[in-house]
Amino acid sequence: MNAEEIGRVLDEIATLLELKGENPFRVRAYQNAAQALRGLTEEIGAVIAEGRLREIRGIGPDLADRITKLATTGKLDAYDQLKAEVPPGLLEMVQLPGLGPKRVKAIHDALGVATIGELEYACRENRLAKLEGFGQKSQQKVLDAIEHRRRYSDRHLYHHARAAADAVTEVLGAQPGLIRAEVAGSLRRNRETIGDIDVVASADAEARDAIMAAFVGMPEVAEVIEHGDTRSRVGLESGINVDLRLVADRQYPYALAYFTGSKQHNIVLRQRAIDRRLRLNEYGLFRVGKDSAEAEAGDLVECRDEEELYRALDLAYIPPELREDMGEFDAAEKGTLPRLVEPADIKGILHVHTDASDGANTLEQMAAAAQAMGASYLGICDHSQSAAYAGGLTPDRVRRQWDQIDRLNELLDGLVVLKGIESDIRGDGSLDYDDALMRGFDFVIASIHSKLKMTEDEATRRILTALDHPAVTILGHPTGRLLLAREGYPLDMQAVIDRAAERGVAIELNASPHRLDLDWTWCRKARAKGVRIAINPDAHAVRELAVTEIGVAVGRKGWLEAADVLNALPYDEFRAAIRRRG
Ligand code: DGT
Ligand code: CA
Ligand code: CA
Ligand code: ZN
Repeated sequence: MNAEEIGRVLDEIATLLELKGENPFRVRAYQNAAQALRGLTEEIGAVIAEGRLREIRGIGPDLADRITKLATTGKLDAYDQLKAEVPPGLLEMVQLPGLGPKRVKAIHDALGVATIGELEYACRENRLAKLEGFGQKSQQKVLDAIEHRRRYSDRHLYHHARAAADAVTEVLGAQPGLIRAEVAGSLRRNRETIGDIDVVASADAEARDAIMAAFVGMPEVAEVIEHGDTRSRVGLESGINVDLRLVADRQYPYALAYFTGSKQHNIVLRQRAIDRRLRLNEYGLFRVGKDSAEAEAGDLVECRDEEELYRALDLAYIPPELREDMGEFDAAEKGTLPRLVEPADIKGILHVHTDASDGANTLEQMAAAAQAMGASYLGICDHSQSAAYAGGLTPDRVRRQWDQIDRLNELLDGLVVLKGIESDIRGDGSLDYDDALMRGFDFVIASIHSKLKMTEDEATRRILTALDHPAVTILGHPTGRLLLAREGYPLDMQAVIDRAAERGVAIELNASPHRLDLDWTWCRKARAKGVRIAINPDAHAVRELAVTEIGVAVGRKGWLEAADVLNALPYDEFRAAIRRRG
């Protein structure tokens, strides 16, 4: 290592020590040594060889020893050990403007936050603002910094991509000569994370240049990566790339189907075409002549839309969400495709926090918002007492909230507010209040929020124990994952589903775009076992109630019908479904 590289290691050691809360003099010693090395005008190797390291101001015997090790071997045990002791996410957090090691340590100690993704989530739950020495302003600053950083990442959360795509289709829709335009790709398939946005559009031939020019000239465009007649690609300010394909209108259904994907789905479609002596690509579906493998323009099987295209291949229309080659062809042949749940099917909103715990709005505000959305029931689920970092409710405060809810219900017309709780599942799988209090809730969501480092066995046992508790109605965000930020704890999900089925417990599809947990691939398996899914916004503010729609989008991807969704039940049936078990 040269002096500069060694300096960087010493600086990092200083940061790691500070994150551990070590003696500030030791921290300062490393920083000073790093500084001195950076000012060195000769080769570090020569200085060491001639034994002059300790002549440098601020470098004592200990540091001289360490610098020598780094210079000669490039390694230092003490450094490796420190790195092993401090979660790597903390070092990333230190990089955020406005957050030095001291503040990161304070956040880590108080909130248990160990990655940038968790930090963002804590901010969204308004937890940083409530921390001593922080407040609303610095929370916003941290959020802005995380947002800025995200621009350089290569996958994007669904809601960011959706918002960006809506802006693009709005611009396109306003262009003269445009005929049809739609989002394709993974976003149309409602994947929970998106690589890039794909848009397919059709237009009159003479309008295409102007449309392409408008696309690359959108105010959100930071960079034009490609500008062609039929295909352009831009990078948006938000860091998301967008592909636009512009075709003649007769090609539109084929192009839309092709660019919707998935690749695996397309491969099966193409094979079905071949089996019918047809050829399918992004330009059309062609009859293949006896002697010519090459299709001619005149041989097009005309399809005006995707429905006709699927019919031409002897299939019922497959909704884009299901196009993953995960059984949709079989169902489309047999006519057993699900009637997918829709936003309008949702009757109740469960899992809503108020300012009693870590929400930003009052009970009354959340109720008014739910009513405005047309909900017929609203489940209030603040945090339970173990979640002290989130203002979890003591038993006394629970009872006070119940009174408040009773009074509110007397005033409300058309909306019933239910007494729920998001009870922590403690380390041993027990719930967070005694059984007497537990009995008083209308329904209970049980979630894990702490001690996330578990083996699959431990996590599974902890959750199975919780599911056995007769008060539990819904298992909350079952894996604890934060998309693009934190893996969920490993879990035997089939065992969890089986137990939930046995106990009549529903599983949450947490609709927060950061979670979307239960994963869609498991929704179908839960449904197959008769386990109901609760599509819950986990809203910490009025504006977050809207994420329910994202949950519905992903639930559709998981083959859910309205009957599979707990909160799509009308109020009376919902009441019956959540009756306490014993
Ligand atoms: P992403 O962007 O990584 O979230 O995922 P997609 O599915 O949007 O993938 P993307 O943007 O690379 O391509 C959009 C669609 O275009 C893809 O879903 C299927 C189609 N496509 C792209 N390349 C190929 C290919 O090599 N073969 C086939 N069969 N289809 C392709
Ligand atoms: Ca894409
Ligand atoms: Ca693409
Ligand atoms: Zn939770």
